[in-house]
Amino acid sequence: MEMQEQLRKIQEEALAQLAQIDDKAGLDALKLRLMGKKGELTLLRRSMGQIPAEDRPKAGQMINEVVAALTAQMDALDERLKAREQEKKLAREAIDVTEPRKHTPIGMQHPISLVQDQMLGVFTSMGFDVVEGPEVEYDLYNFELMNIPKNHPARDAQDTFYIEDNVVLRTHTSPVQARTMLTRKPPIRIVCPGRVYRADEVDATHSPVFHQMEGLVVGEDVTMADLKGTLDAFAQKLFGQDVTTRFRPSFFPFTEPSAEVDLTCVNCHGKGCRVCKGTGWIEVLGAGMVNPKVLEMCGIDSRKYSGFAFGVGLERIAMLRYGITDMRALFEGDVRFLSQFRDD
Ligand code: 2U9
Repeated sequence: MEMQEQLRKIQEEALAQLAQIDDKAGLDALKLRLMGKKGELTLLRRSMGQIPAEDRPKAGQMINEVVAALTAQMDALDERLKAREQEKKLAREAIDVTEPRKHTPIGMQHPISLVQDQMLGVFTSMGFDVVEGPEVEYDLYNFELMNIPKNHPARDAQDTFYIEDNVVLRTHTSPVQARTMLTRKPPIRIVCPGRVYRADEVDATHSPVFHQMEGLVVGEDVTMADLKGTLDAFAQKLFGQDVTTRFRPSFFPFTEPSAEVDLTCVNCHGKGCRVCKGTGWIEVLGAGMVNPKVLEMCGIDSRKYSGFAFGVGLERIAMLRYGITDMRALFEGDVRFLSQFRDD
């Protein structure tokens, strides 16, 4: 067959095939068949040696033209295939921004941290700093500097968790205040929130792990009236304007004089109910003037400075505030219970 005829046939067939090809594999196969090592056009080019020398340039030109034409067609098809793939990919990866999101439950604050945050808000607005300290504490800070002597029943292993002879799980946050007095000069105005430990049996009002917030103010001319004013303000901000405090004499080794502090019953507002056992008052805090012995042991001159301190259990506040009657509910972690509480 004449080379020209062969070339025409190759081109015709190739064009017919091109019209059918629908994917990259088909296109590659055609390229290989035409222009691969043993491709039809490659072989044709190689056979040019058999053509008379004077015809070769013409023949070469013809082959080149066909190769160029077919290459252009194949490149165009390649482009179209690529564009189609890209479109498919984009369609596959399209994000529907209007699709509703999967339901992800949002965590809630625990009632203890709600109450702690509210109380910190009240005290920081009165100018108190917040100080924290270790839960595993030396006997020195937990007992000795708090004027709790070696033979005191609070030190008994039945009331206190001992880690070593001189190391305990803190039974109150007072050691944080002792540490602060030893490192800061008056005036001192701090609140110390945190977890504390006592070897108590679990029941509706007791837990071996609970939370406290203690406050300490040390300065010149700090009096019991300042203590009363501070606690009144605290009670009103947390429970409402009609709430006030009542001080009853008490005893703590670290304060002298000491008081148990009642609030107007938050349930009946003083009229008398189940919650306050008909008295109109509920016991909520302990407080007093810092024992001068404690001030001295912590490096503060008790002739120049005086101080007041108070302590309050956060579980008790949370129970009063949210009407919880069993403390165990606060530690069980039942989401159905915990998801009921929010800040207001
Ligand atoms: C220093 C000096 C004195 C902190 C105080 C109380 C009274 C008190 C109880 C309340 C309920 C503990 O959580 S509770 O069981 N706390 O009655 N706490 S005075 O006195 C201090 C603290 C630090 C340096």
